[in-house]
Amino acid sequence: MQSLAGKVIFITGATSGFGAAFAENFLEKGAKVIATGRRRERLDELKLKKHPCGKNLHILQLDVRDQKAVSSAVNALPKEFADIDILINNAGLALGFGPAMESPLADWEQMVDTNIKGVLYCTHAILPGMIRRGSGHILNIGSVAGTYPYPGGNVYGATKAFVKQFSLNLRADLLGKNIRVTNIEPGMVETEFSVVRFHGNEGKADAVYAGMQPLSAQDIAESVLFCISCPPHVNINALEVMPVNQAFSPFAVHRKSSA
Ligand code: NDP
Ligand code: 8X3
Repeated sequence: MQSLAGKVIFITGATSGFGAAFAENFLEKGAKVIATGRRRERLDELKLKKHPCGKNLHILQLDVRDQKAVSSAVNALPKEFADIDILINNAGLALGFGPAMESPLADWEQMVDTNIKGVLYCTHAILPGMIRRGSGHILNIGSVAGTYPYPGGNVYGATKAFVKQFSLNLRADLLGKNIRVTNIEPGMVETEFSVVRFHGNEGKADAVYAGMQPLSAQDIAESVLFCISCPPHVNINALEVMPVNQAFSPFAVHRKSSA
């Protein structure tokens, strides 16, 4: 397995959930982490908690929906963080759980702008440097929702299907460039994800995980750690991971009433 010591890792959405766990785990392994997100106070907390001296952690307030901000932030990185070895496109969200015909268009647009366009903006800004250096790893956070449909998953699942296919197509284009691409596809993980999905309704969010053990952000950090630490000739294309107590339903069938 490869060591992470000295590797520069750019993480989007490092203020909570998976991204915060990635930052903490990889700092502990000696990586140089660029932690990004919109909530400045969370980034400051991470800095205070992990690396007050600032040596291995660079924090960057960034909204991945802002293409110009993404591109200037990547171009203005301090020299010791400029050569990004690993990009983790993690920032993302689901908004709403209702059927398509009841979903606000603004929610759909925010999911597309963050989960799709944010991934494209970061990849477009960071990939050229990887090509120049002849090495890199792009790790996207997809979801089981990108493969399996479920009621209320409409646009969220569709954005993650985009991420899945984009990851595979990047692999196709990057053949011979020594750049790895991985799509991580988790099932239920308890983070702030459901609180965000239900627009701050903590009761509804808690009900999602009631009576079962979901995955934790740490479980996902360990899966990612495995993918990025594999020997350089190994590419994990996709890694699907679910809690034991989550599985699949039969097809739903709507029948005429027999009255
Ligand atoms: P959290 O809500 O805990 O974290 C989401 C992170 O994304 C936050 O750090 C948030 O930071 C960041 N983010 C959201 N919008 C933006 C934006 N416009 N610009 C920059 N950062 C943004 O959820 P998770 O950790 O669970 O989610 C991480 C990823 O994992 C997402 O892509 C999600 O779809 C995916 N996923 C989650 C699963 C789960 O069950 N939890 C399962 C499968 C996939 P801030 O608000 O500070 O900007
Ligand atoms: C989130 C996982 O199962 O809630 O991507 O869609 S699920």
